[in-house]
Parts: sequence; structure tokens; C-alpha cells
Amino acid sequence: MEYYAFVHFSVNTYTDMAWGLGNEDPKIFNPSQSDCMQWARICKEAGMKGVILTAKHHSGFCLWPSKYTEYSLKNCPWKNGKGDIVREMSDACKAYGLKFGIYLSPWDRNSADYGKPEYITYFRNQLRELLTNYGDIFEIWFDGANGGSGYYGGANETRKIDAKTYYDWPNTYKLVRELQPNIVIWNDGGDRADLRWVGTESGYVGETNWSLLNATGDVPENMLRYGVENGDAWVPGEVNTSIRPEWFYHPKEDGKVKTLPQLMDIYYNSVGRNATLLLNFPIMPNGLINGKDEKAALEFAHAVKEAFAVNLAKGGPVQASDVRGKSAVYSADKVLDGNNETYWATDDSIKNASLIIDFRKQVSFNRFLVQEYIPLGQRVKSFTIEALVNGEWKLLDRQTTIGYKRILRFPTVATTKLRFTVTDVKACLLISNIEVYNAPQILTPPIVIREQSGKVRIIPADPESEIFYTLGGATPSTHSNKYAGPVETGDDKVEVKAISYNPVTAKSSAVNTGKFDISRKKWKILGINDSNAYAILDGIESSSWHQEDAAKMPVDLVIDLGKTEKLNGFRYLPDQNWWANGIITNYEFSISEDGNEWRLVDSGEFSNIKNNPLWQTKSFKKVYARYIKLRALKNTQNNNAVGYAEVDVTTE
Ligand code: FUL
Repeated sequence: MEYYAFVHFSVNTYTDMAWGLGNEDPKIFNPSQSDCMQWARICKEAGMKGVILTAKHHSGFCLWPSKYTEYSLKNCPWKNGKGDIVREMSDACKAYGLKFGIYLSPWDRNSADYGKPEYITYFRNQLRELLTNYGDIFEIWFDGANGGSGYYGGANETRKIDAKTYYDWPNTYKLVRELQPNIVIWNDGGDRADLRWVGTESGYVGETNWSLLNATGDVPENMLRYGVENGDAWVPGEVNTSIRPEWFYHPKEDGKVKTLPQLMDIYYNSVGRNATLLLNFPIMPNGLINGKDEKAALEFAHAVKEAFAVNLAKGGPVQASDVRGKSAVYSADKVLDGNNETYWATDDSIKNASLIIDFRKQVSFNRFLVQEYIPLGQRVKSFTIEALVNGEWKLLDRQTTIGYKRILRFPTVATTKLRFTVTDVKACLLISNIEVYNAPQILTPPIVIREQSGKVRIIPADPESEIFYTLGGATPSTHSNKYAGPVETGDDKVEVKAISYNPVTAKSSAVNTGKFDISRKKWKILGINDSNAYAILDGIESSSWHQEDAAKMPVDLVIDLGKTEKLNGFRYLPDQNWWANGIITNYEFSISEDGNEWRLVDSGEFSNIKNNPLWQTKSFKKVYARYIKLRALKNTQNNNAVGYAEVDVTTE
């Protein structure tokens, strides 16, 4: 299916939170214009093949009138308690020719029984309702986030479960397959399912990507990204990411919808790397997808169409170094016949074989697409592509796996011939398709940062573009300031908007906006004798600092702001590296006038920070303070490591 949608909608859409706590009043759920037809139309127009709806997220709130709980649409003012969003979505999918999938969170922060055996009966009853009453379901999503604090029918406590055993997955799967024989099961919390999580929510899978795992389901987290070369079960990767930073709708992210270059990167790093792409739309409190998200998804669809419009390989004679039994059934031209049931194959003994496509004239291209015949498995371990330039073969790329589909990007090359060489295989190669394209270039907006000095630095994505910017909110154009080095912006808040501009093509990128609070120029990190700690204040999201010697939680970070400020919140960005540790999940934030007497102004959790380590912004009532203290109470790994990419405040 390659590309399909997620939609996230629940009670926490109305509380502006990443996760519901389970105690939200169902009455807050009241979408004035709810329209599943709008969601389905957008998904269809965006080229997606299906939609997965959060029928029940961690809050436990049900978007259908489940017989087994009162915590559902039955008790909402919306449609006088007669609404059923699962039904409306299933109907809308049918109307638009989309497949319909369901997300059912195993973790339920509302249910009084959660953690007890009774909950499993409840969970299966709900599964039965969802998989019986709403037609064909193509995928069921069992989220891995499991157990922790919750309302739990008023108990308000922390409940731990063992996600591997608690849900008795073998019998739960049995039920699922009985009710929906063609369903695909997604599960990263328990037994091996049919699809695997790729270990990140930021929209990419490893360049090496095997569609195999071990049947036991035991995979070290760091292998999720690559699959297991000699795994004994077919469990392809699904790249799940949101069109905005978070999964649920937050008005403060209206300016953070992913840009076209970001979405294109995600496409090449998912569909282009042998995975499917599951892109999320958060639903607004009024029940609609935001216009900006719609626009972004449609532009993305258009750009993908444009990139893969003219296949330059089509029709070109093609010649292979080896053909299985010299038989016409397996000949090289099968890679160009547009039929996914035919393929080029070699004899069993061949580990290294190549194929040359003759374009019969000079052509320019920058994309290469190749597919294996996966009904007979994934076999290629490494390959190269080369172009004939001035009579010599020039290496364009050297890569590892292919799988269902692999798309490579490289600088535009002009040539008459292309050579594709498979350099290692697990068993004889079976290549079913090759395509070659010249995709239009898309300019990436520059990165905007504010250094600790208060100066703004703007970094172009490619060295050839020029940068134009504005301070104070106006949309930049080539008539705005031309960037020539760090810009002095004083100590106050500042909003910077910047574009990249390519003088050769006269094209501009989308606008990137940097919104910064007071400058951190005079800030001092107290009690820490390590100048590297200032990575926390350098504005560079990829740099981080860790409290290496922390003996035991809680661990404090104390900062002197240099003068009294009118604070109304703080921000924390965890370490952004793939293998990051020390990601804080539970915190306390205190302030002080003098650095001695502290007052707690906020405490709580950074929900979903493990899977989606974004900027965390917390607000509190306005206070005057010169000193701040961020106390880490717990991290994602339950050890004592504490790290920070950035820490900042918000002021009135
Ligand atoms: C995560 C959840 O905790 C998020 O809220 C979201 O639903 C995402 C798709 O999966 O694990």
C-alpha cells in the first residue's frame, strides 16, 4: 500500500495534551463540524490508500459507543450521545475507496481494571466490537506505550504491567485473525506481529532495511531500524510520523506543519527505503483537519507525482551479464515491462551480476528506483549504480538492501547508459522493476538559530543558495535583508523569518520561522564545573550535555538568568541523537529570587517524549524570578542519566 494515513482524535484534543490522563470529562468532546468525509477526501486526494483511526487512545475514551464502558461518545453532548466516529470513518473510507484501519491502545488510563486480568476481557470485548461491526479492517495498531500513571477509575496511581505477557498476545492475535482474516497486525509492545515499528517517530528507517525479524519478536531496539538479515519471519517496517511535531492537534503547532522538503525527505527515507509510510493528521477540536495540513499533504502528493512522472528507462534496450538458464522468462527486459509478476533472475551460483540500460541518447537524471520480486523473499545484500560519462563508468551510489522498493537520490548526471550491479545476494537475484527519473529540485528553507550571545544565525541547507530574512514577522522576499552573517538582535524576544533563494533558477524555498524569547546572553549555569554544559544554551538542537556524574535522581539544573524576569513557562529539548539517553519524563520546575529560597511553580510529565523527543513547552502563572531550577525526577530508561539539548524560558 506504500502510503496511508493516521488520524489522532480524542478527549486530549480538547485539553491540548499529547496524552489524555483518563480523567477527562467526556463532555469536553464536542466537535462542532466533525466531518469524516473531509478527512477521507484529503487522504484520497493526497494519494493515500487507507486511514487508521485512533478508536481508543491511552485516555481510554472510545470514539464509538462501546457496550462495555461509559467512557465514550455515549456521554458526550455531540449528537446527543448518539455519535459513532468509527462508523462515520468506516463509511467515509468506503465512499472514497480507502481501506480502513483501527488503532486500539492496549494501555487504558481510564479503566479501573487496567492491570488486572479483567481488563484483558474488556480489551478483547472492545476488539470484538471493532473488528465485527465496521466492515473490513486492513490494519490494527496496538501501541507500545504501556502502563504508568493514570486515573484508573479514580485510583489515580501508577500501574505496571509486563507488555509481553499481560495481554496474552497469542490468544489476542488469534481472536483478531478469526474476526478479520486479512488484517495486518502492528504491535511493538509484545509478540512479533505482521509489521514492525522502525524505532523512531521522526519519519525514517535505516538505509539497510531487511523486511525480516525473528519469529520470537525479541529484537534489540537498535535493530528495529534495519530489520534482521537472517530473520525467520516476514515483518516489514512501517514508518509512522505526524505531519506536525505532535500526534494530537495543538494550535501552537499551526506554524510547524512539515514543509515540502521535509515531507519529500520522509518519502525517500520510508517508501524509498523499503518501508510503508503512515502519515498522521491531527484533528482539530472542531472535528476537521487544519487547512495548512491539507495544503501540505496535497503539495507533497503533487511533488511526488511530478518527481516520478517520466520514466526515462522505459523502452531502452537492456542487457544483463547473466540470465537464469538463458531463458526468455527471466531476461533482463523484465525489469522494464511494467509487470510486477515478471522479473530478471540469474543462475543460482551467481552472486554478482549487472545490467546495462541503454538510453540511446543523452539523458539527465537524479533518481533511480528498483524493486525485488518479494513474493520470493528479499535477497539483495549490496548493489551499485554507475553512469557512462566520457567513456568511463562513474559510480553514482553504492547501497545495501533493496526489498519491495528502493529509491536513490543523487546529483543530476548526464549520460547515455546506466549500469546496475548487484554485488552480493542471499540467493539468486530477482529484480522485477527499474525506473529512472529526473526529479525537479526543491529548495530547502534555511535553519534559524539564536546563539547564546543573542545573535541570530541562519544556515542555508545548500551552500549555493542565498538567504533573505525579516525580523518582526513580515514574509521575506528577495527585497528583504540579505543574510551576510550573524545578526545582532538585542536582548528581547525576536521573530525571524527566512528563505533560501537560488539565483540560477530564481526559485525560493518555503519560509522558515524562528521565534525566540529573551536572549540568554547573561545566563549562567550554576554548580557545574564544565564549560561544555553551555551546549544547553547554544541554540543548536543537535548539541547536548549530560550530567555524567549524577549520583541519583532527582538531578537538578540550576540557571542564573542574570536579572529578574517575568516568567510564564519553560521549555526543554532532550538530546536529539538516535541513541540519546537521559531523556527526562517527569520533572519539577522551581524559581527563586535569590538562589536560596525556591518555590515550585510546575511539575508533571513530558508525555510521549521517548518516541517523539520534541521541544516540551510548559506554562505556569506569571512569576518574577532570577533563578530557575529544572529538576529531573525520572527518565525514559529508569536510571539516573539526565541530558539536555536545550533549556529555555518563556516570558510575558
Ligand atoms: C505513540 C503514542 O504514545 C502516541 O501518542 C501516538 O499515538 C503514536 C502513534 O504512538 O506510541
